[in-house]
Amino acid sequence: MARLFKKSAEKKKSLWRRAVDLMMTDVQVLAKGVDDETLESLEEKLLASDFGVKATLRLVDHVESENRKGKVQKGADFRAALEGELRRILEPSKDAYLHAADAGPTVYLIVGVNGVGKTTSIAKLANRLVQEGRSVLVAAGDTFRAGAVEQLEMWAKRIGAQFLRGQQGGDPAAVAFDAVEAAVARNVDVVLVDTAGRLHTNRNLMEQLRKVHRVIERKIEGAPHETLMVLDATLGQNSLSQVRAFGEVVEVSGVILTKMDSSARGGIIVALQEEYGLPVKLVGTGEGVDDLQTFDVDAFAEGIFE
Ligand SMILES: Nc1nc2c(ncn2[C@@H]2O[C@H](COP(=O)(O)OP(=O)(O)O)[C@@H](O)[C@H]2O)c(=O)[nH]1
Ligand SMILES: [Mg+2]
Repeated sequence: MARLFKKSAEKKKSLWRRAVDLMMTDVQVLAKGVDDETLESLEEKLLASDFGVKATLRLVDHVESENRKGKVQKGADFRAALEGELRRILEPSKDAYLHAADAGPTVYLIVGVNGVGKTTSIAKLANRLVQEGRSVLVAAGDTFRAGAVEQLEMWAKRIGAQFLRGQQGGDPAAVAFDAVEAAVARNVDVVLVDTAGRLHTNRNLMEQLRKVHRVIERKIEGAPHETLMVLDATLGQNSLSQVRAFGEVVEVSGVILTKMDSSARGGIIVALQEEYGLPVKLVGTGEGVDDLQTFDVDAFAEGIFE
């Protein structure tokens, strides 16, 4: 499959580089080598930074084993051991580009619970694609929440994207159907389909989402080319239960992690990859339309000691 959305040089300093502050551990190692206390403190910090149990144990085990081989003498060795294993975990995220159709419209379905930043992320993504010279159609598939259609319409106007209106209270699958059909007819490059923030406990809404996905699948072979789950970084480990719930209904292909401009730490990125094999493809760093970055594994791995 072709690629969309080239990695561009990120101008803004990456606020989301902070993963966890490990300087204390670093200093401890310098003073007395790696002991149980150091490993325990590392474990605590990783867990507190949302790395999740699986990745945390993997990282701590690796440092411990390197230490047993006598390879961790200085703080710098400790860093290197940790950073090396972290990079291995995140290796599959390394090339986390967005897939695109070889021919015809590319369709992305955007899912997630209420308030995580789906509509805002669609606006940001649409903006970037329009600026790269592509034609974009955004479809207001959140027919559930009052004002949701207007919110997206306002963004579309500002950005210069085409807009397809859903009826408030109408069938979101019909909106998806119309959007894909219009995109084919008008030769649109990319379709972004917004959806209602389904409480994953609401069976009815989840069933609707399944239907939206099916409609897109049937209209265009290989579509949706991405089903992107939007997660709010400030929710930490709660995001993992959202991933599990949505994963039962649609096949999620990647994550847009929002609100990394807040005090949130990016450890969840590691948990998502290690526990669910899900790459973070885009990172939201503010409420503005330009506040979207591609995820950079190198910057992230280097940033954990900042
Ligand atoms: N600080 C910050 N706020 C964000 C970000 N993304 C979205 N928001 C805000 O989160 C709120 C909910 O966003 P919205 O897109 O309506 O969420 P939706 O319900 O998932 O569609 C809005 O106030 C957005 O401005 C982000 O990356 N950083
Ligand atoms: Mg919305």
